[in-house]
Amino acid sequence: MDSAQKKLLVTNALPYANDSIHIGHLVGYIQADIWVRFQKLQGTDCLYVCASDAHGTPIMLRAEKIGVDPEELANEYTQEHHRDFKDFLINFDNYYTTHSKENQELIEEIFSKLVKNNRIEKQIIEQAFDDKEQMFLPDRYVRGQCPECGAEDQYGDSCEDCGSTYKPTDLINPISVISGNKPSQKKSEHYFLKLKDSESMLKEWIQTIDIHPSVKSKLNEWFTSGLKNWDISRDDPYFGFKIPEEDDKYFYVWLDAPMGYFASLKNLCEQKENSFDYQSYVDPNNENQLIHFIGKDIIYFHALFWPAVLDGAELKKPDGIYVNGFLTVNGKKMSKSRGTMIKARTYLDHLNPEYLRYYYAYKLNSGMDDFDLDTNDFLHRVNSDLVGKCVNIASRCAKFINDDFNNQLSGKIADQELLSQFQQSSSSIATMYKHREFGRAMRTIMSLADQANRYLDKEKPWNLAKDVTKKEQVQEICTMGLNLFRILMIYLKPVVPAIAKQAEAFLDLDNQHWSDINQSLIDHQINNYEPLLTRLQKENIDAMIDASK
Ligand code: B3M
Ligand code: ZN
Repeated sequence: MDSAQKKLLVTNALPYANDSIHIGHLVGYIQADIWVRFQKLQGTDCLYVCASDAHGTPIMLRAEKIGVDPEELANEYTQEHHRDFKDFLINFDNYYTTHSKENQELIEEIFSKLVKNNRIEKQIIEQAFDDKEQMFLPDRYVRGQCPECGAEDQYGDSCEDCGSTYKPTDLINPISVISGNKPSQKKSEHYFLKLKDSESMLKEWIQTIDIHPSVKSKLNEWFTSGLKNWDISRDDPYFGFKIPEEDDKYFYVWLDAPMGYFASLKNLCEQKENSFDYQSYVDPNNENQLIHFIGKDIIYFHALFWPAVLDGAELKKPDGIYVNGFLTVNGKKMSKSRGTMIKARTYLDHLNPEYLRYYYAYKLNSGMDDFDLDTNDFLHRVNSDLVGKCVNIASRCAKFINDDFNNQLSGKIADQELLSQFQQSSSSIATMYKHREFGRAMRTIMSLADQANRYLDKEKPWNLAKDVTKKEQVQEICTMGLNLFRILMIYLKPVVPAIAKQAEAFLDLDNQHWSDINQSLIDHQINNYEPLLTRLQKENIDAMIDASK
């Protein structure tokens, strides 16, 4: 797929608006943000939208428990998430909520299209019901003994011990998580998306989109076991959008959540100052590209259910689905007791967001393997690469240009060959960014930084500076060093945008683009150097972990 000339609409999975986000969630957002920033740096027309996922049973129950309206609770978390993302430099063009009028209109519109196109059927099903709370129980709200292996206290849909899946009604001695009572069985009529009918369409479509082979083989497993029709309705009480012409039924959260991507886009397009054309992004015949970044636990929804909905509603299906794995911390699943379930805000209270952005970039590739945040490696990697290799080049050279040359760079590039080599790396680094091989991109950039440092070590401007007859040479060497530094900062700009911006201010440059890599900086006045980044301190990591316990 060549996305270079086309307009892109990029989305991130929508966080549920019932809890704070943590550093595990941030993997996918940082990944997508780096990719979008890279696209924009290259001049690609790209919109990046997200929203809070406001609906569903957990939000309703949580709100009930603390005695607020679910709407109010969702609102508060939406704002909190938005602040967290902003402070992690996640640069959404719009951050919205699924509990919006745009989304409600869209969902009603697509539902009627689905009905018209014969993609929906009604079925009476029997479900677990809590007589005390007078509500149907989602699978995860029923617990009991596993019917297969007998393990106690398992969820209603699958056993964490033996991995088998089943219906809540199969559990031995089931109880409602909400009231603690034994649930009864009750019948109710539901709407189902006829996913089975879309199977052959989906099989073909998967071959046409940008999706990692490991994700494709996961999808093939599901195709082999056969797709099942999908319940898209929920009974009252529920926090969501009412189904038109029904008194007590709502759309299931997983129908309106992905629609929230388009609702956020619509909201953005309708803002007065914008001239984006909503239709051009959702029209199936338009060349614009739709890209979803998601976690590996929601592949089924995005690669099967959602495209079937879009197809049935005559809307554009995704062109790329990019899946990330999960984060472990120090080799283990994140846990509150170990202090590794680190909230975004707790991280920000202790550490610079760009440390984490760099570390994630260093660890990420295009596959969906889990990866580990090892806190010692994190400390070492950030200090050695960002501070020791990159920022160091600027501070080594700036000192002389600031103090001895009145901030003036020389009129000559001392080592044209080295500069060209830095510039010529741009196409391979761009390819790595484009294919989400961020780890490889970071290693390539750092090996260039090593070369820049070797150049300075060899030329030793600090020795030459002692000899008044070598003045000109010192200016040329430091000018050369700062030219290399400028290019490194453009390469790193998608990952560490704030540092890159400070570097632009120091070099007295306008907003740099990828195409500026080919420039050189001579006969130019820079500004006084201010430290761009301080070393990551172990005490601060320890304090962050303590604060997370
Ligand atoms: N709200 C969060 C998750 O399962 C869920 C994503 C919706 S994306 C449309 O990761
Ligand atoms: Zn079991």
